[in-house]
Amino acid sequence: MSDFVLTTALRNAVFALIRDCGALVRSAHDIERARGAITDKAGAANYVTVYDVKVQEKLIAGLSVLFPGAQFFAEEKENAPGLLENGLCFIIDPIDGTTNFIKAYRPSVTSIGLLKDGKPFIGVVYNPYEKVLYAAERGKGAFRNGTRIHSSGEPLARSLFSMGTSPYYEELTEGSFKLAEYYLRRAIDMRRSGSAAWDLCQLASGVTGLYFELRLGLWDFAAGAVIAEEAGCVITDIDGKPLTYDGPSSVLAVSEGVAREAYLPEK
Ligand code: LIP
Repeated sequence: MSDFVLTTALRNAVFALIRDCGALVRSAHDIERARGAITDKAGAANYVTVYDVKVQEKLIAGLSVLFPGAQFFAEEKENAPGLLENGLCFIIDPIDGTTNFIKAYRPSVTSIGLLKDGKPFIGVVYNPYEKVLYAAERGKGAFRNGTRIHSSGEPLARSLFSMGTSPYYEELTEGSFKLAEYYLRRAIDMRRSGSAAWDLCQLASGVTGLYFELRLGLWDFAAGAVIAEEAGCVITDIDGKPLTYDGPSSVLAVSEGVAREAYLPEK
């Protein structure tokens, strides 16, 4: 499958599909009061809504037509082993920031990553409330609504950083806040958006200089990681090891400017 080429027509069709899904997300109101709209999942404060499922179904149906034979690894379905390694596999988070979505706290975004023979190839993230689309293809740069973006050249001491609290994993709370304190003493201030995909896009466009989260599903970071790397960021796991796109992971991502420093937390 390594000879697969993403044509302009295919890319624009993916953009049109994710924007369509955005209209569905925007159409939702009062989710918390809608009977039966929310279901609890495993882990603390981990939810799925009927909209997560609808958007996921719409994406898989649309992408199956555009990319015959592609596999799908998605947050709101059972994912069989062996989907990720060969050929084209889409990594889908229909609503990243589901708790934000339920509480009408912005942002919530839709995230589509594409692996080609197990390697990250494409990332598309759409914020339907701000109508902002981030996209990147390996080796071709990163774009925000069609304009090329680059990460910040500033050092950490002149940067904001963002973090994710890994709220589904209570055993990670203490470690998350210890690390937040570590970076807060070295950066301007901290931000928490509630969406890993959005945090990685903010890093890619130079708004922040560093983002970390101690545990994420592959669907939370697959697309944002390609966008961030194509914007000049360095992204690893929390120990500085290369990310493996084969399942959940910690994420530590920094801008070009911060990458010039010794930013890994001292052990
Ligand atoms: C969310 C992530 C966020 C993290 C949340 C959750 P979801 O993804 O984007 O960074 O802190 O715990 O994992 O579950 O809304 O798709």
